[in-house]
Amino acid sequence: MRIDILTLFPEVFRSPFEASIIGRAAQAGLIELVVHNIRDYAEGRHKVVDDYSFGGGPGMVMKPEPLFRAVESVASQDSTRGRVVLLTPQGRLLTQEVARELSGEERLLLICGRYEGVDERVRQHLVDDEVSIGDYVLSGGEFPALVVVDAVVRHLPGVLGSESSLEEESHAGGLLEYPQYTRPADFRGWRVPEVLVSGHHAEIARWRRQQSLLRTARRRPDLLARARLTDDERRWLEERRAEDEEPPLEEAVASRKTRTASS
Ligand code: 9D3
Repeated sequence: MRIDILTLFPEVFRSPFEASIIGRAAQAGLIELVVHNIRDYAEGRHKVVDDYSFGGGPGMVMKPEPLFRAVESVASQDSTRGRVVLLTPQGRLLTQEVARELSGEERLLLICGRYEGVDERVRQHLVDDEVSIGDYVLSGGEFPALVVVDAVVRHLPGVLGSESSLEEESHAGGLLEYPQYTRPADFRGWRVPEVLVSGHHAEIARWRRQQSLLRTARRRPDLLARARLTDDERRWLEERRAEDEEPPLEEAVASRKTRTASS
């Protein structure tokens, strides 16, 4: 897979692409990552990439010409253009499903917006897809592009190595993870749950599944609605939740603030 990125801040991508799983995939030749500075495609001595908004209003808008020239230049380097994706707060929300879908493309061209937005004709006549990474305000599409690349590249064969964590992720069936522990079995008097050190594999699997169910119900009921649960599991969860002592996560977080060095 080849991924091209158009940005006004190419330097943002250097260290994330050198370190991390993405960097390793690039080193191994599994993916090709090419970052382009949109300003290189701007015309004139001043290389202007933004302008005032027609009709007035605050903030600047990215001009169409540099973006069209950049996409057309990148596309001309290959026979297949690949999907052109605009990172924008107005895009479809990035989910595991969307990441998997994008991982099926031979090429991706990610456009990072800056300023108040891009000229609407870019959306209408240049862009194939629009993606947002969530409902919070960032200063541009660069970090979202990094998130997209990371989420997509993990799906490519050979990237994750033999642990094959992706497979396990999907096996969990859309639930949150169970609590995990490592050595020591007793850390400052806080002991690892007995079942985990018992060596009783069936019991361990059952405990983990129950913990995943409970944690998802408590923290992400929205996920539970779409998760793959048996009728028995739904019934068990309903009973167990009726007597649940655990406070909602928001409350737990609020009370953690009163923690001191000694407690
Ligand atoms: C306060 C500015 N907003 C006025 C309603 C609009 C706005 C324009 C540009 C908000 C953010 C941005 C820059 N962000 C992105 O380009 C972006 C983004 C994001 O901010 N959040 C989540 N996903 C994405 S993808 C691209």
